[in-house]
Amino acid sequence: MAPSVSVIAQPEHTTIQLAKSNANSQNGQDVLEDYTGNYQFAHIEEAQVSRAMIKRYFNTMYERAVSDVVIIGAGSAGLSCAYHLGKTRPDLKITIIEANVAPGGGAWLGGQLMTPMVVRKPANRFLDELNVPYEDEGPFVVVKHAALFTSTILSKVLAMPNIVMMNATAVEDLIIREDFQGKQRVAGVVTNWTLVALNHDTQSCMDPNVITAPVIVTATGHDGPMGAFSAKRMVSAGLLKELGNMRGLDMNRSEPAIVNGTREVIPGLIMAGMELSEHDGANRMGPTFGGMMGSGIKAAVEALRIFES
Ligand code: 48N
Repeated sequence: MAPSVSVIAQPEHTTIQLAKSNANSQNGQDVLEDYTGNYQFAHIEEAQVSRAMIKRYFNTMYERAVSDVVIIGAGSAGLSCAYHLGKTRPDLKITIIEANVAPGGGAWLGGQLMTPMVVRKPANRFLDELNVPYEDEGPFVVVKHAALFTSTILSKVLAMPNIVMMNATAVEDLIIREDFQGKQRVAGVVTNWTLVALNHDTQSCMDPNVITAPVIVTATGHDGPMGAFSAKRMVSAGLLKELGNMRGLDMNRSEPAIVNGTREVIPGLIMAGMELSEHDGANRMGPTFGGMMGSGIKAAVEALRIFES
């Protein structure tokens, strides 16, 4: 027989007094976990949910208005950078801005919507560090599902106390100013909700927000509505004469080129991943991801060099 449940309405909150016989106590609340058709939850007021989200999200926005590093793009390159940087320098305030609701970029799938992920050695050492299992095929390894890599690195990055990720948020411009030597330097990012950033043609005057940081890592990929964002912005801002434009597929040329080419392309702006192939005119590699992991880690090494110089 289902236990009797009495509800006592009080000014601030309502508690459910549950029949002691079946109640489990949890955080001082008697909560009944009864899977026979009478599962109960501790009472909540709707406004408590709103306030729990608002307080935390807008405190984060306030606190991260000044960050140490902003990473644009939470694809395989951006997340690999965030992981290495966040682990190496837990004192740095690292803020990831990701335009999609779902972070991960192109690393939820392998190629042509197939799910296994190919990673060429020695990049499998990064998978070992992340404890991502794989099948060893000799010169390369295969992760059974790309989402196993992406969900693993995402969970580790988001668990780091110094890392904040704002997804569904787009970088729609860069803060560019002259430094004391008269050189153009990137000093932050201009942000907006992605749905706003994609609708400036439908509604005018939806001004953005800003986040300042001495180091920006841009890893916005090469496709999608905002692919190669910073590289394209550098051209339109007169900081780059023209895009190199990604060249045809050549796995053996492209992956070392992307990793070794990852660098500070203008003061304050480190470019990584497939965005760099658009900037430099490097070949693409298609459905192999070791170059993205290595490029992200190299971007972190470049950021550390800046902070330690
Ligand atoms: O996965 P991507 O697109 O980029 P990478 O460089 O991390 O990895 C590239 C990789 O997935 C490949 O393309 C593979 C190896 N194929 C190569 C080939 O030859 O075809 O992630 C970029 C992320 C995405 O999640 C975007 O949503 C995000 O960046 N993004 C942005 N986020 C915020 N503001 C922006 N302006 C912006 N633009 C892109």
